[in-house]
Amino acid sequence: MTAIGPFDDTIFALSSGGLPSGVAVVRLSGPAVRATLEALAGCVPPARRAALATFRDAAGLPLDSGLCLFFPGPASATGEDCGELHLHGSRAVVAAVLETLSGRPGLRGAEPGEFTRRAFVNGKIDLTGAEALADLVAAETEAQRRFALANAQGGHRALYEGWRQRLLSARALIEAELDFADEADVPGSVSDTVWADVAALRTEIAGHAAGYRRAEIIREGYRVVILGPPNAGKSSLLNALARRDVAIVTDEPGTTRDVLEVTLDLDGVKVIVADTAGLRAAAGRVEALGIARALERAGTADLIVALHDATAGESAGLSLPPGFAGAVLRVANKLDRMAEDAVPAGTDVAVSVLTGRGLDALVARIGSLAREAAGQVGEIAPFRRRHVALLEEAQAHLGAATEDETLALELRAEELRLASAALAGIVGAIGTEDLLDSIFRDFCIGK
Ligand SMILES: Nc1nc2c(ncn2[C@@H]2O[C@H](COP(=O)(O)OP(=O)(O)OP(=O)(O)O)[C@@H](O)[C@H]2O)c(=O)[nH]1
Ligand SMILES: [Mg+2]
Repeated sequence: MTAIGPFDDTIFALSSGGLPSGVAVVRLSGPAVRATLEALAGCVPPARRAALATFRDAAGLPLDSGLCLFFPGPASATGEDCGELHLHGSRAVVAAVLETLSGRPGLRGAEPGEFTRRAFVNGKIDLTGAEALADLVAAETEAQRRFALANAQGGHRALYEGWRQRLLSARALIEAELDFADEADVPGSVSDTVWADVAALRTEIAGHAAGYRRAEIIREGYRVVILGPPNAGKSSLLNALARRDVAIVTDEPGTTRDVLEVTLDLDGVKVIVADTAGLRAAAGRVEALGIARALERAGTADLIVALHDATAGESAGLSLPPGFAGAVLRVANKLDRMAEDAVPAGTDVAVSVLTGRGLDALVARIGSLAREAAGQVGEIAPFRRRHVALLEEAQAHLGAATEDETLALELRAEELRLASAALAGIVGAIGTEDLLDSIFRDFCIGK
């Protein structure tokens, strides 16, 4: 694929989902769209207005009847002439229409993400916008949908462009100072204000980059690990949360060895809950391996649900993985075995997985912690490692520009230019083919 427009070939693809379906939408983009609609539908409909048409093959035989739309470039999704054929969603209809399209000169099936890639190349969206669209198409939870939509609306481009403008004016002031350095009557140095603003910008970038954790939680899920002694009821709890028998439950201590996980949608936030091997010192070889896995998994969790048997007293003794920085919820289980109204000391929530008592409250607590961690989902935040790497690069250059005041002014100005270039890379103002290939490869065909 080449990234340089305008393109002389016209691409087409089935853009709606799996077949059969009520309606199937075939999209086209490129210079031959007009001629193709003319040939297939017998006419080119007025711009952006649906027209009922009978689609015909090269021999003039009817293929299907449906709606035909024409979106003239550059005011189209890809910036080129675009067309849409709304067909009956059967495999035979779609196969026949695609076959007819591929028989036309200058037309070929689109590669994954190629419509979006053309939109990018033609300046309709920036790279973060394209990546956000991929996330929007893949969104499964409400938080993912809202976050992807917020990111798809050009906020990143505006933010980074604003930062680049600040760096540009800083460089202009430094250039001026360099030019007039020899003149004794230049009023006081401009540098002080410049460097103060550059330092402030560095802090702003760091704040923005910190939002990546939130993006990860929204996109990948809030990671919860159930940890506790053998027989506390960890696997029972996992099964109750999943509403199916995922894990084996027995009254034998040391039942679970591997880490088992289920994905839940709690109030629109993706939450991944993992059940682990019960923690105890006297364990056999296999169980000890399971315990090591449990602790490893818990070490990177966002939340540890520390579960213990209420009849066994307080959860004292549960040592958290070293350096654990997430949240902890202390949960007492087997309330049904306790005297009525007994509230186990040292716990946040008490439940009986057996009777279901307290489970709603536990789920609500986990859900609210997950929502809190996901933050305000309407805000934009960096949402790819690529973004964070470039933001870090920009921060490093700003650090180099500000920290060493003995550095030659020319070199400090150069660091500002490099920081600016890193920011430009995020939105794709500067990019390489390899990068574009890797980004658009992850799209589905027809997007
Ligand atoms: N009475 C009562 N028994 C429970 C409750 N929850 C779990 N159990 C029982 O406790 C025993 C252990 O449950 P599991 O879910 O296997 O416990 P675990 O923490 O996964 O145990 P390991 O995998 O060995 O670490 C089983 O016999 C369960 O039926 C509860 O709320 N009340
Ligand atoms: Mg278990």
